[in-house]
Formats: sequence, structure tokens, C-alpha cells
Amino acid sequence: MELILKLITAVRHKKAVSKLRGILKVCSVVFSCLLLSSWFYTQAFAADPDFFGQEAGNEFNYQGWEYGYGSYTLKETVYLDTSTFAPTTTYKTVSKFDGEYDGELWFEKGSGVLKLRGLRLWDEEDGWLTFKFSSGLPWAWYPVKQIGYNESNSTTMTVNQISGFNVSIDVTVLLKESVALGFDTLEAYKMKYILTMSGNGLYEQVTLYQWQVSYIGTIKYTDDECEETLTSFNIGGGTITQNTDTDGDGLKDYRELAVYTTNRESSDTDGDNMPDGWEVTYGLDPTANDASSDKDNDGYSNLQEYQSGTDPTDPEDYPGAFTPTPTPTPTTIPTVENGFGIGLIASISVISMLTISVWISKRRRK
Ligand SMILES: [Ca+2]
Ligand SMILES: [Ca+2]
Ligand SMILES: [Ca+2]
Ligand SMILES: [Ca+2]
Repeated sequence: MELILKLITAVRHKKAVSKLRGILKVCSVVFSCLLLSSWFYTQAFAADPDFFGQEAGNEFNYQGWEYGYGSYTLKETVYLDTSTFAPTTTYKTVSKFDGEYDGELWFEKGSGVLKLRGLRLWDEEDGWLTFKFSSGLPWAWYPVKQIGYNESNSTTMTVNQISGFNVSIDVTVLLKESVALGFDTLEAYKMKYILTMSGNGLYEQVTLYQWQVSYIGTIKYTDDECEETLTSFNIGGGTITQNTDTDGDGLKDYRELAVYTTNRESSDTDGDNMPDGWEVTYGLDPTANDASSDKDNDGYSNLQEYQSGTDPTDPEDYPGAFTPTPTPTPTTIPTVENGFGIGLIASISVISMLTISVWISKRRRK
């Protein structure tokens, strides 16, 4: 009873409400880390990938800014947890805020839906606060590609053995738009979440937005008080970063997954003998055989242009066409007497112009 009174007092306290807002924020930020299964390693790539990044070993780093706090970094690491909600297997996400432990969340993948099963936070006054949802809170579903789609769900929440809280969520897919990140600009689904918590004297509603990219997950998050954008990630147990290109076709792994839906382990996804990267460079379709088409109508097929190293989008550039030999760039440095020129030019990058002019003037005086 004492604990119940303490909780009720706590949740009525403004600080506690703020904390709950933070909890919900963390939930929302982290959920996207959790949806991608090992599915994409074992199955052919669908034309429209529907899963959001989630797998044990995944890591996500965000740069954030929060009103009243300033800038911060958030790191999320995903683990597999077979004990907390046994016999249900859940993914546990541990997040660190500026390097300090921030909390844990558990998600369960159902059929076409990701459920938030619970979370745990450390509080200096109350110790560990563990939140569990009776049936899991449906948090995201797939495919998430239908603009305007809306889904509402609710569940009962227990906090440290105290039940009586109700949590509902209303999710809407608003639109798809470009999000500029430090390493790329990606087209993302903008999602609106309205979370409502009530019970034991508490009524709190939070509206927040997330931008989701298939396979990668949340790349941007905002609410009234803060904003976070993805700065780096390792997905698939760290085998995919923002820099890896497994098949060496010029397209980074994550872009093959999330942007072009090509096979990141095959340099020629559609088997038309033109590499994925080359096709993308020239606006061809890396997922369909367009070898025999002639994009620029110069009489030569795309494949012939590829094999000849010509531009399939430029009708003036075709196999066998006369191309003026470009004026060669001098590759040798003209020498002057005593090798002075070589010494001078080779030294420009390491000595100051003042030194050079002193040197020249000294030579002239000789
Ligand atoms: Ca590639
Ligand atoms: Ca191809
Ligand atoms: Ca093609
Ligand atoms: Ca051409």
C-alpha cells in the first residue's frame, strides 16, 4: 500500500510526469531499432521492403537537442532477451544518454506487428521502475507504406506490480519526405504518434513524430521539446554500416536495402550484365533487365554502351564515336637550369611563399 501511495504521489508530481514523457520518448525512439528480423538475410528482397531495422547486435547513434538541456548523444544497442518475458522471446534495447545508462525496452515481433512489452528505468529516488504491458502495446506494423494509414491500440500497464494504468497509442502515416542526415538524404515515412496514459490520478498525452526508413528504422524523431537525427548505425549485427558496400558495385549496403531494393550481396541484381551501381548512375533500372533498351536513342543498347564505356544517356557519346582526344594534362614538371623548377614546385607545399621568394631573390643576386 505504501508503494502504491508513493507511485500515485510520484505520477502526480510534475517531475514524474516529465519522467513519463521521457519514458514514452525513449520508447518511441527505440522501437524502430527492433523490427528488422533476420528475414532480410534469408529471403529474396521484396520490391518494397516492409521491415524496420531490428536485430540483436544492431547499434544506432543519434545526435539530439533538447529544450532545457542542450545537445546530447544517444546510443542504442539491441540484445536478444529470452528470460524477462519467457516464454516469449523479446529484443531488449539498451540506450545510453551521453554515455550514461538511460533505460531498457523490450519488444516482441508478432505477425505483422511490433509490440512494446515493457521498459525499465533507474530512478535515483525510486530505484528500478519496471513497466510491463499486459498484452504488449502494438507499436508499429508492417508494411508501413500506406500514406494516411491509421491504427489505434491500447493495453494495461503494470508498474512494479501496480496495475491500473491504461496506455493507448494512435499512429498515423502522414507522408513520405526527404530527411537530410549527416551521411545522406533519405526518403522516409513521417509517422505521427499520440500516446495517452491514464489511471491512478495520471492523465498524460504526448504527441511525437518519427521518420522511418525501411530496414534502417528511425532516422529522425521530434516532439515539442527535442529533436534527434541518426548519425551512424550498424545493423545486421554490425555487418552493415553507413559505409559498407559488400558486393563492391558502388552502391552502399544500406542504400541497396532501403533505397534501391537491390541485392547487397550481388553486384548485378537483375542479371542483365550491367552492375547495380552503373545502372543507378545512369538512371537505368537495377531491378529489371533493360540491357537491350536504348535510353538515349543513339542506336546502341544500354549493354553495348556499358561494354564500350560510353554514356547511355548521351546520344553524342556512343560506341565507336569520334571523341576528340582531350589535351593531355602535363604529367612532368618542366625543368629549368640546375633543376631549379623541380625543387621549387616540389617544395611549394611544404615551405612558405616567403621562404621561396627569399630563396629566389638570393639566387638572383648570385
Ligand atoms: Ca553494393
Ligand atoms: Ca544489372
Ligand atoms: Ca537493369
Ligand atoms: Ca550514348
